[in-house]
Amino acid sequence: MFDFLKRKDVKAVSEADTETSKPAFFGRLKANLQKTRHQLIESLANLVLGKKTVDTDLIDEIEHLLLTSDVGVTVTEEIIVELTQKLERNQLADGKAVWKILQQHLIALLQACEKPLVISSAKPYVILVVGVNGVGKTTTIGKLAHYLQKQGKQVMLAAGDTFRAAATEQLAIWAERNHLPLVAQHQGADSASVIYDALQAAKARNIDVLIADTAGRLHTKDNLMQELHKVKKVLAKLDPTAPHETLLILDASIGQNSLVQAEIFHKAIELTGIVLTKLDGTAKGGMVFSIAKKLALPLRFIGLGEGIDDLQKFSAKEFIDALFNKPPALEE
Ligand SMILES: Nc1nc2c(ncn2[C@@H]2O[C@H](COP(=O)(O)OP(=O)(O)OP(=O)(O)O)[C@@H](O)[C@H]2O)c(=O)[nH]1
Ligand SMILES: [Mg+2]
Repeated sequence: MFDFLKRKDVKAVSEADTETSKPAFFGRLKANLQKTRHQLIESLANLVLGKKTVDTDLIDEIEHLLLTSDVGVTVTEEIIVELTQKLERNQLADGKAVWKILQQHLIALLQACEKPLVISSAKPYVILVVGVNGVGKTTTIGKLAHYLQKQGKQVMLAAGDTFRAAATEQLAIWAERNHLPLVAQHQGADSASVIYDALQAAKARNIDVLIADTAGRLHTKDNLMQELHKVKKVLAKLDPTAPHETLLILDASIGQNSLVQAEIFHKAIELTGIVLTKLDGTAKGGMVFSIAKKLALPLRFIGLGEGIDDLQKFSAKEFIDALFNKPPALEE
């Protein structure tokens, strides 16, 4: 076992890190959503705002734009049906009316999946982190551990990715950075056994939250799903309620293809939450609406960079406000 835990150090981290202030937090969100805003919202605004009348040609153009901005077919259809019905009932006086409907529709979608992660009284509360390779699992674990430490939680990490060379070292760096204990074995060890050991150690040390990393790639998709099944089974031996959270990490820059990944994982191991990473630097953030609609799973956090503070609790209103940049035309 790598052991970086010193109670004093953990306390020092939580005291040293004051909460990021709201305006700074919002400003960063806005800056990081810039490419998506440009791709989706500014294009929509240019199309819609300022139009004195609304016709079917405009609705066709909106449909095309939504489809090319990773919003997905289902969400696009839903919006187009609503706009068409309103047009037929003469309820769309001008472009501003269309804009309001778009905004209301999009926020309602995101509100449905705004369910923040709540660490229950289970001790330890076990978070199993899954996802395909390279989506940001290990990085998210490092950031999430820091986030939880700031709430005063004692966190332990489990190096369940025994498949990829250097995976444990990568997690060990995050453990060291956060002054956290890490349970790990050699490369090629049984992932379920590492995570089982970690849960035992966490119980013995009265840890609040255990976060387990897992492999993103095995020889086949079936192997990966079997391994994850096994992890869940052995955890339940020690605590029938564990894992308390099975968190799927999705890479926003992959756009619509993430949905396929999510459906495979959900079917195989029953997910309880999503983290959307790499929203910084991608123009494909429109996929968040598709994820919200199609998966109907809680979107717990969004990843906005590689740094320790680049994880934000998902808020539908903040996300929409940052994305829409509060265009002057809406301010009455
Ligand atoms: N820009 C940006 N990069 C990120 C974010 N999250 C992770 N990354 C980067 O994405 C790359 C892959 O991240 P990892 O955390 O190693 O991904 P993983 O899912 O653990 O990968 P495997 O262990 O290979 O399955 C790294 O270079 C990270 O720094 C994010 O929110 N934004
Ligand atoms: Mg990893």
